[in-house]
Amino acid sequence: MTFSILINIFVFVFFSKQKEDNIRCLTTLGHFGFDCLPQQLVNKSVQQGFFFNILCVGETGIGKSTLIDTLFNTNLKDKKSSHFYPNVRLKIQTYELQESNIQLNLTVVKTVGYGDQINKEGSYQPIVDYIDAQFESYLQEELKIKRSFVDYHDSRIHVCLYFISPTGHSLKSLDLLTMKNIDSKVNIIPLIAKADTISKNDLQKFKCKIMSELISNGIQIYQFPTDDEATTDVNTSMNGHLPFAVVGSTDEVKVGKRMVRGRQYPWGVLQVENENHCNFVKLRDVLLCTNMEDLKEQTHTWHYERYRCSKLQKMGFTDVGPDNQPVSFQEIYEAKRQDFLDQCQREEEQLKQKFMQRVKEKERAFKEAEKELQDKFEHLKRVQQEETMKLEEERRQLEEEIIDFYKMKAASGTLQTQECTNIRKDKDRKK
Ligand SMILES: Nc1nc2c(ncn2[C@@H]2O[C@H](COP(=O)(O)OP(=O)(O)OP(=O)(O)O)[C@@H](O)[C@H]2O)c(=O)[nH]1
Ligand SMILES: [Mg+2]
Repeated sequence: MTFSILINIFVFVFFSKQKEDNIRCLTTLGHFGFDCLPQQLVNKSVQQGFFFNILCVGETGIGKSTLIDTLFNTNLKDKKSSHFYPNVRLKIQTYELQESNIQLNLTVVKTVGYGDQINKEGSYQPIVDYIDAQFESYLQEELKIKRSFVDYHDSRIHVCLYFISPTGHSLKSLDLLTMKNIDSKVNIIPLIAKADTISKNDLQKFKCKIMSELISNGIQIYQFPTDDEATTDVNTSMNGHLPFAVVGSTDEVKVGKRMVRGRQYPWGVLQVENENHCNFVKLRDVLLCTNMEDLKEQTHTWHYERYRCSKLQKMGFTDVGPDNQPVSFQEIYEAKRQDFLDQCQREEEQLKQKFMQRVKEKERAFKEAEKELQDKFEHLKRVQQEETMKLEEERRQLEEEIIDFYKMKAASGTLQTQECTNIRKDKDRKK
């Protein structure tokens, strides 16, 4: 029994008693009690506005932009992408939408160039990186000393609309690979895109095939919660309709006397908002009317929590010590700090030893080089001395030869003079 009911009973008993005693009764002026608490939350949320972040993953031209336009009944003026990008990228757009007095800050992240490459192995990586980057930014904000969650733009992805090609056969390996890599990070709602291109019978078979492939590959998609009595029936039925077969169009087509949003074909009109034609209305209901808050909650309590936990564990934080006793953040921080200081000291020692060793090695190398130079110098000196001695010897020999030569010259001069004298004497005698 709530407090307000108790008060009402008390007021009723009090006034009945007064009436019996014929005393003047006072009636309450306004409503009181804490059953009006939710109204405060509503007013606050309306004032703040609502935030919703959608990730659209699907091949180029599969109908992502058209579906988002159809969902929000607006033209978000998104340009078509090229099929020739060398790798997958993400396009992030934010919009401020207004309906009555409710403001919705919508972020739409779409893949660009998805499925266009020959090698599609790494196509999921930019998507994973983007989701993680948003978690990381939220974690950094949480770890700040001065946190400002009031102004903080929470860009964590609340839902991933995965657009499946309406092949009618099975999921592509790219679909399985991507969903496998993101299913623990985001709420995936699989959609069969352009469902008007596939017959009703084939569509049912295709849905069953997709679900069985998802289960056999262990891919976890978003399950509409069935634990709340108010939404159990709706959500159980919604879970049975997954993957939703959707058709997008913002064109108005005339059906009878009414104008409806749909796609006109020579053989008839496909009405986007007709539940017999496709599951668009179901998707819109779960996204905007019944499950937006649950999607946000799941993002925070499951996906972000998983990221935060693994990140903190990687950084060495834990809730219990080796002896299974709870440890405080302070203790872990102190232990980490000590570890870090020890590590620094060890590294400093190692560096010092390395430096000394290098110095010794260099010294040894210099000494060896010096000795080599000295030996070379000595050798050259010896060679030079030998050369000098050799030259000295040659000079001495030459000088001797010159002396001998002059001696011989002088002797031959004397001989010549004697010869001339003798010849003259002979001539004189003959005369
Ligand atoms: N038959 C059919 N055609 C659709 C549907 N939704 C979109 N289209 C058409 O498909 C073409 C591409 O649609 P977009 O919404 O631009 O596709 P997209 O995935 O945003 O394309 P990119 O941003 O270029 O990757 C357009 O000509 C749309 O009219 C649908 O449900 N059924
Ligand atoms: Mg587009």
